[in-house]
Amino acid sequence: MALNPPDKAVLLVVDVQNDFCPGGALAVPDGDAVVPIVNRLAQRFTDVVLTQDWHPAGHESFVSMHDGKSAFETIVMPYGAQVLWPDHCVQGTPGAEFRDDLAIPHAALVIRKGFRRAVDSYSAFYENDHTTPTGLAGYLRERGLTHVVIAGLAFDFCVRYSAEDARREGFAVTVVEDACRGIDLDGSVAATRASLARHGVTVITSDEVNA
Ligand code: VGL
Ligand code: ZN
Repeated sequence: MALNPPDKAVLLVVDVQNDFCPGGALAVPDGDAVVPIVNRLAQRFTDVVLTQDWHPAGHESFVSMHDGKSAFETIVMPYGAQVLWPDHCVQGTPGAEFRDDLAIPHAALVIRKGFRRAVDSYSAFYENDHTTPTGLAGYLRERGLTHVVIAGLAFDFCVRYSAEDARREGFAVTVVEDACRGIDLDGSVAATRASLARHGVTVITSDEVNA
């Protein structure tokens, strides 16, 4: 990983929660495989931020709120296209908890997202309306953190949109691909690789990290 000397890196661990792992409500295939990789990766970083998908019951992204629709269908919301998901990561439920085996006690901040009923939030930086910030960019700037290294779930949704927004906010961005797993809806993993490249996001494997 090319880290320019003045750069200060932060590891952003995206949504390593029970509902995104096998047995969970929105299980990402092989999602639990990222846990040991992320744990190892985190030991190389002084600065770590976690994100936690955190929806109220009855969130508008939940298929249960839309009669006659099926999970993984796309609908148009006031803020644009929205995939309808199985109900997942409901605030205060076991599915919304971090994996028990996620071991990053030195993580300094948890950014919760998707907590407004009418707007989803894939990105750790902005809600899906692309205008409501989470506060993460300001936190990183104030802390002097300039390079965002991203791992977690899901590669083709929350990791992708976090990485692209981080670039828009002017950060150097690296995605550690073996520390991610994807949902892969209609080729979304391949589309993500192409889009990350277009946005100037570097994609590496965890053995290339020497933060
Ligand atoms: C995610 C779909 C819905 C993710 C979160 O973490 O990638 N995907 N909510
Ligand atoms: Zn969600």
